[in-house]
Amino acid sequence: MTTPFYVTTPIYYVNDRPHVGHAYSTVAADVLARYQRLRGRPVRFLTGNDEHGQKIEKKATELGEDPQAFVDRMSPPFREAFEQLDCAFDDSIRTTEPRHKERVAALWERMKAAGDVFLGAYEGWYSVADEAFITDKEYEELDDVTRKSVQRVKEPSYFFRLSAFTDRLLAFYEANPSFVQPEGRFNEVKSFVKQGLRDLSISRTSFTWGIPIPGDPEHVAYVWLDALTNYISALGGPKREGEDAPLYDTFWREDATKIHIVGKDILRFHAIYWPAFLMSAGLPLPTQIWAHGWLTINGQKMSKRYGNFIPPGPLVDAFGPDVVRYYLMREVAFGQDGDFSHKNLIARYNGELANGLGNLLNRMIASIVKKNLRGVIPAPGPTEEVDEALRQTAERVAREAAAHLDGVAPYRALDTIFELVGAANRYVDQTAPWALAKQGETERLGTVAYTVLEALRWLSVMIAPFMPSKSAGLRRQLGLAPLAPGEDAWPSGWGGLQAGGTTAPDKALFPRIDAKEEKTLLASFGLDAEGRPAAPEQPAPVKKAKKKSKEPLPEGTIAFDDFLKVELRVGHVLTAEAVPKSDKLLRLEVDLGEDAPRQILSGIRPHYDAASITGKRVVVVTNLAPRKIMGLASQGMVLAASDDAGLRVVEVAEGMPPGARVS
Ligand code: ME8
Repeated sequence: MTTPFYVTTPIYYVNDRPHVGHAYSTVAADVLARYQRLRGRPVRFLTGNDEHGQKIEKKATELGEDPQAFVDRMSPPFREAFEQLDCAFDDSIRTTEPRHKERVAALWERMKAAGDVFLGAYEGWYSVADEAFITDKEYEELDDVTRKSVQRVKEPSYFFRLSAFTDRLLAFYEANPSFVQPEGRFNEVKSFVKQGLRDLSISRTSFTWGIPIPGDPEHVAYVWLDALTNYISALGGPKREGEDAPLYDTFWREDATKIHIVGKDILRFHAIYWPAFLMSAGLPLPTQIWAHGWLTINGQKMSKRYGNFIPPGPLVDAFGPDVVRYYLMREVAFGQDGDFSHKNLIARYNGELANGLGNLLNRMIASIVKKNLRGVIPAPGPTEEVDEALRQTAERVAREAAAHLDGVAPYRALDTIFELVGAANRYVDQTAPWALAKQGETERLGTVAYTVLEALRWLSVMIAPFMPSKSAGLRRQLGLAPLAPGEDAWPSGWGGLQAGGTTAPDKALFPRIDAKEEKTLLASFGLDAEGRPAAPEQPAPVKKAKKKSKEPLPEGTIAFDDFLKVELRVGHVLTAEAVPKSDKLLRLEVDLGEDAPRQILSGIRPHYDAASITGKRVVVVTNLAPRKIMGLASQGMVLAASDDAGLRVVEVAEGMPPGARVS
């Protein structure tokens, strides 16, 4: 299998900072790239940034910055975050680079020459948040936060004759049954296409932050046409007549494996528009679009849009890159959604890495081999059934893990790899090498120790795509050099570990995080011992005055103690909806930093619609006795200021966490 392997991540918008969701896609792509490099295949791994379009222009304008200066500032943190996570990408493209712009123009010209581009006018909805043209029906289905960024647009526009590709796409899907993974998502794509496709607007005229269209610079390319082209522009394609582009010729040729890793939110663009553009331009199509699920926080998508994202930097600082990579790949079945939790990360670390793999290494190298074999790898003697069984497990695990990684199922591969960790630990318990040492059964001890050390060598290779530094650390302790890409290093022949080599016991590879450290770590992320957002510090109880003042309070005032009885906290409005049969009431779900959001009914509907209150940080009276209003329980009151002209809720600055005390 020496055909080239090309893997890409989405190119991320630079309207905000990178978060763990972006890290998830990029780490997944990196795991695949590292695995294929280990298999000796020529590999190219591309990531990058999407820097044009209305969303970016809007954000730059809001900040009073020139768009180019803004993207120049926002793009490096993505590369830095991925480097910090040890993602070894070969290239990171920015759509504002000349090398990209010229290829977008080249693709446009090819599609135009094929007769698939025509001038018209677009009238309809445009979602700036998704940079997508949407139908009335789709508009109805949007959540309130997204709907806020939807505009009605009417502008001259070039169109791509997508409608003409319906049958060709369906035939292509039929001929390539694993073009989209997971299968369930592919079925959704097919049903969508079967309904018939509408021509697609591919240029915009109501703003300028984009790539000018060849021959009509009043128009800029629709940002998705611009962005999707990155997958080939970074390789130097589409080539112009007689041009030499070795990367493109290697990695975008028909028989190269070309995989786009994307989140399920952007599958339609990749599985429908992108192949249609390429078909029109007469270029090879990608092999597979892998649409993974979402990392969620308490069930809600982690996203810039919902303001609930976790940046990867502090996690890497606290746990190191390998542990974060491991957790991301292990926690979420690739393709499904999964909740991110610091508490689970620590639990998996302790259970699987410290107690599992770390313990296996420790008990063997730092204990048995060091104490009884002078740190030297023994030659194995005759084997018994139990030794053969572990060897067979290793062989099966290596085969299956490879198949999972070839099939883009990194979490399954990890599951399988850790079967070997479990089996090897059980083998140590069963064969009790410490007892063999005590009884002077040197030959048997040699076989047992060798069997475990060889299993560890196999593990050092298999974990390498996921935890490259830990793999190197593990190999160092086994007296082995780190893995070098270029030849197929995936373990297959048992017995590769040389007897007579010297092990190098070192500090624990995965030191256990004890309860005290766990608490400190969680606290550093603003969480309590259960991993929930920590309740904000309570103000110190007011000491009772020794002698109660008999003096009456001035007219119209209340005692300070009475004021303190009112508990005011910062609430983040997560959702809002109109209460049926009421002109006044909105039903809000408000995050107050507690286990679950509270339902609060608020009479603000004459002044706010659901979309405009959602996402705000408001002040809530949290200790009012619950009341029932129109049959619905209200668990608090949102403070607002009003005068004759209207009513505005009291808002708190963005960074203030839900639950923070207001006093
Ligand atoms: O869509 N869980 O950029 P984007 C898992 N520029 N993955 C997540 C995630 C989450 N909660 N949130 C984001 C764009 N992602 C376009 C792409 S490609 C030609 C253009 C990941 O910054 C996931 O891969 O909004 C998702 O598809 C991508 O980030 C969206 O990043």
